[in-house]
Amino acid sequence: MKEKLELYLVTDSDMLKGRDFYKVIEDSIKGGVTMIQLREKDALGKEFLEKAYNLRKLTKKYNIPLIINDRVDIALLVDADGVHVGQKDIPAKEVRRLIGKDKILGVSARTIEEAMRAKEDGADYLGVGAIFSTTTKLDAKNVKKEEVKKIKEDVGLPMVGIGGLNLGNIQKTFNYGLDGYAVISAILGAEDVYSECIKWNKAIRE
Ligand code: TZP
Ligand code: MG
Repeated sequence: MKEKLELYLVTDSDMLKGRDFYKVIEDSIKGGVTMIQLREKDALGKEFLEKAYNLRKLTKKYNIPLIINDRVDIALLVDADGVHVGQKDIPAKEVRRLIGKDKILGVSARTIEEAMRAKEDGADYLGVGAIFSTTTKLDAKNVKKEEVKKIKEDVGLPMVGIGGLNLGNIQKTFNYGLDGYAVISAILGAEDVYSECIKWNKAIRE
């Protein structure tokens, strides 16, 4: 699991500024992203499902795991590798009942209590953040470094940091206990997504 989390691209079509969604995602895969989450906050079911089917094809071609945000139904329909849910979504325990034991279940957590419950409920990995301030998710509150470290120590699940991460600040997080970086704007907002991912890979593997 940990290797898959290293450079975790989370999608957001709003970042594309007219560029083709699939081309941008394919460039990111060629640049070395290790997992992809389809997260489309504005897409209704039909569009979300179509994107999920297309990303399923693309991620199979490159052998990259595909995770679907929130929509368990869509994850099952396209046979995605897993689902990611937050604290206000369908509870992790119920998601696990729907997807079975073999699929990946990711859960967002901001406190030790949330992280512990996620573990009990069958989470395979945690998404912890916001690590730094971000304008991508307007209601995202920051999590303190001490809390992140404590979640790792006390809960011990594979853990990805999210929120405001960029090439200028990830060095600061190298002692947080993170297994990987979940990124939206710093990758999708880059003009050359392929080169940006190469830079990310260098930076996180140094
Ligand atoms: N959850 C917490 S922060 C965040 C999510 C989905 C947004 C991360 O986006 P960015 O652009 O990498 O800060
Ligand atoms: Mg959610």
